[in-house]
Parts: sequence; C-alpha cells; structure tokens
Amino acid sequence: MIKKTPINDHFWMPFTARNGFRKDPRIVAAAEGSEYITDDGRRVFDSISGLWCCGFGHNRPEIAEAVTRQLQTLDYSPSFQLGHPLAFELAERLTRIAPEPFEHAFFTNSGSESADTSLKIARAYWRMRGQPNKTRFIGRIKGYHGVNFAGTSLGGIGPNRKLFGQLAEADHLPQTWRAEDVFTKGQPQGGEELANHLEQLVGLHDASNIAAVIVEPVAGSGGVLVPPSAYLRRLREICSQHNILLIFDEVITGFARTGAGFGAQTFGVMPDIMNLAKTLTNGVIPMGAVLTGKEIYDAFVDDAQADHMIAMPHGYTYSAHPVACAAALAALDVFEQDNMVGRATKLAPVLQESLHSLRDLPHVVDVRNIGMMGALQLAPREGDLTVRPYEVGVWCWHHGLYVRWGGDTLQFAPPFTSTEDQLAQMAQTLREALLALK
Ligand code: PXG
Repeated sequence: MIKKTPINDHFWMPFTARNGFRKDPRIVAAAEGSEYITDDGRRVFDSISGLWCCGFGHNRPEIAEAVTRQLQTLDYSPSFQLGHPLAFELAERLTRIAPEPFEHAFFTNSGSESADTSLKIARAYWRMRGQPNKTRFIGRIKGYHGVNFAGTSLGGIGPNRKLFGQLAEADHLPQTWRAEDVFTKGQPQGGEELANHLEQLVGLHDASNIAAVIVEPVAGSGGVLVPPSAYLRRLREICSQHNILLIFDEVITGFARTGAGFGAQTFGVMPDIMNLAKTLTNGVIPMGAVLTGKEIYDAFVDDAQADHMIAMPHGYTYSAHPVACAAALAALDVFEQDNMVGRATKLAPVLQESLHSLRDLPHVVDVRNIGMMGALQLAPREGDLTVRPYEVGVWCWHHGLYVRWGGDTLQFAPPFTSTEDQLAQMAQTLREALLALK
C-alpha cells in the first residue's frame, strides 16, 4: 500500500504555484541515477538534474560516503579566524581544475551568496585600488543571479523583480536572444552589436563610476539563451578597455554543463571573477564559491598589515562548511575520474537532436541548446506566456518525465550520466505532451 505524503501550508514553498501544487502535489521520495522516485512509487526521468545541480547523477555513493565520514569526524567548525584541512584542500583543488588565472576561492553557500560576494569583492577591489567611485554594476535582461539583494537587482527576469522594487542600483544590457536565430543548433553567429550596448552605458555613467558587469555565459533560468559567437569576446574587450571587472556567473555553466569544464573555456573568454555553486557538490550539500585571480586577491592582502587586521570583512557562518567541503572534494573526484567533460561532450549531440526533433510540433516557436543544456520556447496562449509550459510540465510529470518550466520555456539540463535511450524517451514524452495539449 503506497502512502501519499500529506502536504500543508506551513511549508511556504519557494517559487511554487501554490494552488496548482495543492490540487496535484508532486512529491519526490527518493532518487537513483538520472531518475526520481515519487511517493507513489513511479520512476520519473530528471531532465533538469534537480535544479541544474546534480549533473553527475543522483545518490553518488562516493559523495554519500565522504559526507558520512566527515559528519563523524568534524561536524562544524568556523572559518572565521580558524581553519580546517578540507577547506584548504578544496580551494587548492578547485582552483587547479578551474582555468587560469583563478587561484583563490571564497566559499559561500549558494549561487545567490556568490552573486553578493562577487559584487562586494568588485567594489572593494576598486576602493583598495584607489578608485572608490567605481561602484555601479551592470547586469543583463533575462539574467538570473539568484534572489538575494544583488541577484534580484542585477537579474533581468521581470516577474522575479516586480514585487520587490529595484533593491540596489543597477543597469542592464539587452538580452542576447534574436528572432533571426530561432532553431539554431548551438551558438548563433555574430552578436557584437549586442555587446556594444555596454559602450553606451559607459558613455552614460563613465567607466570611472562602474565596478563590474555580471553575466551568465549562457543565461539559464531566463530560458537557455546561448550567446552568439562574437558576443562574450566583445564584452570582454569593452570591459578590459575601460577597466571594468567582468564577472561570469557560472553557477549553472560550471562543471561540464556547456561541454568544457567551465563556460569560460567553452567560449574561450576569461572573466575576472567566476561564481560557482550547484554542481560544485553535485547538489548534495549547499555550497558556492567565488574564484578570483591573483591580482584581485593581492589588492586585499598585504604582508605589512598588522596581525589583527581583517582586510575582507565578509563571510558566512557556513563558509567552507566541513561537510560541504567533503561533498565538494568527492564531487570533484567524480568529475575527474568519471570524465564528466567527456560524457557531456559525447551526450550533447544526442540532447541536441532530441530537442530539435520537436521543432515542428504545435506551439514550438524556438529550440535552443548548447552542451548539455537546452530549451523549447512555446507560443503564448491567449496572451499568457507561462500557461503552456506549466501544463506540458505537469502532463510530463504524470508520464514519467520531470521537466522544468519557467516563463515561456521548458528547460533541460539532464545528468551527464543519462543514457541515449533516456534522452530519446524524454523527446517522445514531450512529443506526446505537445500533441495532447491545446
Ligand atoms: N546564478 C545562476 C546563474 C543561477 O542559475 C543562482 C545564481 C542562484 O543560486 P541559488 O543557489 O542561490 O539558488 C542560480 C540559481 C530554474 C532555477 O529553474 C534556476 C536556479 C535556481 C532555481 C531554479 O531555472 N538557478
């Protein structure tokens, strides 16, 4: 006899349509590999790796063992004025896996905290360098950097902002989606003109007042908007020319999601600061990180400073939490030993063909993909952008497929451990859903 989970209103659910959920609760009881198991015992393919965070597959025994061992060795210790071995080991390991010039890791507990941390580092860096007026930040329309004050302000998804007002001062570059690029496989061409908008903002504010630009290499939650081929390079050029720090939010694109280890490597463009979270621990324990090169770190540290002076008054109770460090170290072992970059590279064309095989189905107005991420954009129904993705998503849930809906898109980021058959079945279920619904 299968027991259905009782639900209640005490749990104030994040980013959840409460009424739809109450009528038809979707409860995950367990996970295995690329699948969730529901509380009524059904197996559901996880086409979004949880929330883009479990790319190495669920319930990896290596990570579970490392976490268990750590819980029995050192449950918690502060990283303010004290250290523990795994924090140093993880920082060293992570910066070795990350591309040059990243040598330093500041640990956070989420992508939202990584956004706040990176922007504070940027402002403090310019102040340390004697340019305290460089305080302004520039994000991008359709960008997502989490939900804290920085992420809400610099993010560019309208519905995530409207209830809260403009929390911190910010400008936004235009989004990178262009109508002429629909149904492009991988990167569209060109896009310099989109990056050139940054020059207008520099003209408006003057570079002497701008601290940093923050973008995702590929906008994820905004609907998998793949940057055109010349876009990121041009953004980098303009930032370098005007002494503006470029921050890549690689919370989704980090750890093989775009094919290479990091989006910066896929696109051949190095930012000054790189934000990480999610797959850093394969989603097992909350953790994020902000990586910088030596030049930024060196602006904060000075061997001549008095012994009791704190140069960076920032950090979280759980920064470099020992259990999170253990999870991340084990996840990095899996990342390297199971060749996640190789798996993602091999599976990416299969995902591409699965998604693009749906292009002629009713309501599909765009299909986008890069590496192991992709999206289907659906036409609005009677002016409502979000109803179709919602209905398709719920239909799929009842037919063995968990797919993430957001705005006018369905979004995909399957585990790199998925099989080709699972991706083919995913496309088949989506096909049936799109034909079944109006
Ligand atoms: N930056 C990026 C690029 C993200 O995608 C965050 C920051 C914030 O991370 P935290 O850990 O604070 O949530 C994210 C998070 C979705 C979805 O469905 C995406 C995220 C979170 C929840 C849902 O697209 N991204």
